Amino acid sequence: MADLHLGATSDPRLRELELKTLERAFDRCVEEGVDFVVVAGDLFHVNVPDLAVVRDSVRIFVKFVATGRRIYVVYGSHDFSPNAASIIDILDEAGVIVRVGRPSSVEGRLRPGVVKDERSGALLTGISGRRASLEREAFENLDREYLSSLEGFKIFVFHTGLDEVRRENERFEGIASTDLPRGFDYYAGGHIHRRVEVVKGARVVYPGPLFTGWGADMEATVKGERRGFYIVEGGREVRTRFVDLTAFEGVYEEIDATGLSSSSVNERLKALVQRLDARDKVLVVKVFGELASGRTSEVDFASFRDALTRKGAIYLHLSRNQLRAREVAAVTVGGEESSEIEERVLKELAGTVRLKEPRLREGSVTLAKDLLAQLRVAKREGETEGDYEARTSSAAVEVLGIKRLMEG
Ligand SMILES: [Mn+2]
Repeated sequence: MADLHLGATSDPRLRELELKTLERAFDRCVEEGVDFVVVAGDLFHVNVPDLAVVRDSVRIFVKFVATGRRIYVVYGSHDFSPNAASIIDILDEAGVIVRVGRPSSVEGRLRPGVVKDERSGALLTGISGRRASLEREAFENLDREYLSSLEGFKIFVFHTGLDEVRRENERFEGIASTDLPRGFDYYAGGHIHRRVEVVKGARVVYPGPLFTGWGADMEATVKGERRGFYIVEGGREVRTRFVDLTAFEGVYEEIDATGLSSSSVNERLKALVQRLDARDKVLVVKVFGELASGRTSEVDFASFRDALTRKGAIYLHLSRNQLRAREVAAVTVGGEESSEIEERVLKELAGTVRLKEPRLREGSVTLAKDLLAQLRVAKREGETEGDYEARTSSAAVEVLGIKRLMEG
């Protein structure tokens, strides 16, 4: 397994599903009679995760370890920290997991620690991942002779992408497959969040994440990427088998809002709710483009979410950061002083909006300047946040001359 990223999601339903998937994975390992489990980094999403996540997952690990099997782990780029203890260290100390490839230096060369699995006799070593792929230096400095002198069924665990398999949209700093030490029976890879099997004389496998409760990984899953882990059979010929544990089916939808008003985007969202079969699905909806009119805040995402929840959706991942209101044309003006520049900018912009109210048409620049002056008034020493806000807004209301209207 690799890239479990436990605790990556804070949504309660996804957390529950994540935990269930983890349990299914380890139960399956026992059923299939594996000797041990390897996690090639990013077991947890951060080096010090939420303790509830740790407690629930440790329960599953301990149940597995109690059957006499071990869990071998390297750090990933996420659960490693250069200056703080990681949960990985604590679980290793507690005997729940076994960290492999602990680095030591012999005559200036890196000699990663080797662990022998008692059940199977397999030898495990590897190189942990670090932030920003800093582990690439470790590969340069690796004592390859020492590693090739090891005898037995050998597994190399690492958390680094391979340049050869990088896709255009993947931005990791990788190594070449020739940078891996030679002569291992199996290379357990992590860091690439999809399934990759490289068989170039050596068997290198990236299982990808077990569960994808966030971001781009979730999007890939709802678009059809299968998630799970590999069962590997050793011996003269190494055989691999993917175990599909994809935890949810999903739907991916896009709305291009370019040229639409905010109210017609709302209509589209309503139509989408009508059309979608959301029950027990994870939905990823992307809304993007430049609105012809209206503000982005007028797009009613809250009702959209509620409606989908009512239809039984597990979770909605909304991607709307590329939705924009029509941009106000940029204005370039010159001037000696900031107040002069301000006045000119306001004059320019006043001409770009059509207003019915005569007071706003004629006096708009003065009004805007007065309002700006009020908004510039700083908070007083000792004044509370609430008092300051009340004072500022009542001053602004005064300037706008709408006080009576509001009260009426
Ligand atoms: Mn990862």
